[in-house]
Amino acid sequence: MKEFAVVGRPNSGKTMFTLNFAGFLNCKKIDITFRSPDGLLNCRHFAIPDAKKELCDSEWHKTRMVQSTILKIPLGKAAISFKLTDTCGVSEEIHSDGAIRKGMAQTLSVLRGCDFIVHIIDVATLSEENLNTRGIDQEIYDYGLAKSRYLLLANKIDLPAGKNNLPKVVGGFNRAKIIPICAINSQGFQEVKAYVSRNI
Ligand SMILES: Nc1nc2c(ncn2[C@@H]2O[C@H](COP(=O)(O)OP(=O)(O)OP(=O)(O)O)[C@@H](O)[C@H]2O)c(=O)[nH]1
Ligand SMILES: [Mg+2]
Repeated sequence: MKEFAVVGRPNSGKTMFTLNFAGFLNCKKIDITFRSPDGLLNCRHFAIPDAKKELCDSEWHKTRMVQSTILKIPLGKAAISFKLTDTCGVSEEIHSDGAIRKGMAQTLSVLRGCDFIVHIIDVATLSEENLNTRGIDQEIYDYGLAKSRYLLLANKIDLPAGKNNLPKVVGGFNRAKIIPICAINSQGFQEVKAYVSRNI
């Protein structure tokens, strides 16, 4: 089964995307397997609204370990399963909290081992500095292009700053397939679904 890893900076909308994309694929309830950096597994069953309430937050680093779910996507008359893996947000600096450092290291390991990278950028908070200096987003982008299994989701286009910044992101990451999305209202998800179907 192919594994699609959802990666990006903290607070970019990775968990919101993962859960609402599951809902978009008609899941009412999902099983999420939490895998700690030490390898401990814990599986929990959620209704999607409850999962969003518990696992999404405006506070950074809500997600600190791998959270995977198996989803199905219709392909012709069949339905193909794939694993969608949400991860701890990554950034340039060495975080002072050891649990977050371990979570980020786990994300890098998932990035290396997965079949496909879904990179989420919060276009509403992207600064000129983010765009003009080499940072974590450019590192993920270069790695993803080299792996040639890479999709960039430009998230939060519902916000005015997101709309304004979108052309800059499209220009700055112009070698990638970019889909503008709003993870909270599932805007752009039809195109994401089509892209995932082609690469499953
Ligand atoms: N306006 C807007 N807010 C969004 C969107 N997607 C996510 N958010 C909000 O952004 C915040 C972070 O969302 P999460 O999905 O928890 O982000 P994350 O990338 O998983 O964050 P960490 O787990 O902390 O790395 C939450 O308050 C969400 O409601 C969007 O498309 N538009
Ligand atoms: Mg999260």
